[in-house]
Amino acid sequence: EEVEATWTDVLEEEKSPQELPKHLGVAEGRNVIMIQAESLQSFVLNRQVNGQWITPVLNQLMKDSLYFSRYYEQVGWGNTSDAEFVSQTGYHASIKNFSFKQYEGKSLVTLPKVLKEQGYGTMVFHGNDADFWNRDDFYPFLGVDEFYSKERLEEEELIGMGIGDKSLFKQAIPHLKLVKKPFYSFFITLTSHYPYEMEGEFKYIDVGETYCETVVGNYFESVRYLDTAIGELIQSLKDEELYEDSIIIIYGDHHGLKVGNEETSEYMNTFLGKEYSEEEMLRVPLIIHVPNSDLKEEIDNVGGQVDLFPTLANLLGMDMQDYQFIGKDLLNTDDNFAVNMVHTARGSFIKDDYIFTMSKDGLFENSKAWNVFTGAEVDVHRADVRDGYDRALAEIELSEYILENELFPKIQEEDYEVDDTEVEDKTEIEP
Ligand code: GP9
Repeated sequence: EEVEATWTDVLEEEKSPQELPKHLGVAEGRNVIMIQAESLQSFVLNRQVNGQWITPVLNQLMKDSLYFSRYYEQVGWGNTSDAEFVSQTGYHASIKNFSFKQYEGKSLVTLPKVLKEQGYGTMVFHGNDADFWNRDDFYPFLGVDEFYSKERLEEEELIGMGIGDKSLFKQAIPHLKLVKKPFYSFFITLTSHYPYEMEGEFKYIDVGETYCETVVGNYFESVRYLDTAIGELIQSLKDEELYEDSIIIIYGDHHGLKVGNEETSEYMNTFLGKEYSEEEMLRVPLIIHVPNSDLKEEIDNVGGQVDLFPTLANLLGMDMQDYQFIGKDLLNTDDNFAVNMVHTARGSFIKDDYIFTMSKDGLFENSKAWNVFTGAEVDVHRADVRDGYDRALAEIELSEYILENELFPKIQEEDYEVDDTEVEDKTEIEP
């Protein structure tokens, strides 16, 4: 029987091994299990509080995975839902409204849609009401076949806004067992949502006197619960023989602890032993775990959520040659750049070793830049800083323009002028 050539086969035929993108198609045909982790920031990884690891499961998993250590949140008005949007489209969040509203009805090219074309079933699990963030109306445009929201799940282990993460994962397993393979299963965790308050029975870490009943201590407790839940999910996947044929992706949606909040900063400065910075706040983890592969490496390219789809497209061997992302494949780039969205004024970005924060008054000359490793101030009049600022604005505006006008299929063929007359200034927006 003749087997149809995959995109990886085609590329391998056409190019020499040196010309092929790194790690092309290593997860081709596998189930995709993607976990968007509520409020998960990078600084908790490999760190202890009161002599205990905050994330023992993730610490172990990272060692056996691709770990992206300079990956940044890029959410706008839509917070958690924007993280979903950006990560699954490779385009920036809307600057006019939350993306699940602004782009409802648009013909989008998305990770689940492209996987569907390759025969995948697609589903989302989330322990909150289906209409929160307009998910129920928007998901068809994202390419989600089945949405297991609170209404379709057992309302057990209710914590904070909805079903606890442990229960969510447990309830998903029977569906994953039954569904046709390969599948795309997207989980949006919820328990580590502000205010992070956990009942005694769900406290799996003793944060000690210093942090007990502080926002930072509560955050550690809820992150530890999430970490435990992820550990149980991975064990169940192994028990049910769903692990070996899967790729597991875990990333943080946005920060949980805000710079500028007095109590938070006080305890964070103590915990980190240095000032809690905006760059630290925006840094979220991305872990890509491919069981039985040699993909174990720290990737320190600067990137953000807009880069996730292009990065996965390469690993999953997707033919996206006629398509143009705003984001980039983080495994095949020297470009160290990430736009910062809503939590700073528009035009802010992170590049190489520094972060540039546009002034809230909208005046470039009042903006600031810092080296993220030394804390030393960087001269904003340097040509590369100005270029980065121009690029950040252009990326956001081009992204909005393409999405609103549904220009995806032809964006490589034509030279589009960006009409930014309707683009509002976001300088004053607070998260
Ligand atoms: C709600 C959950 C949290 O369903 O995704 O959203 P957030 O308040 O973090 O944007």
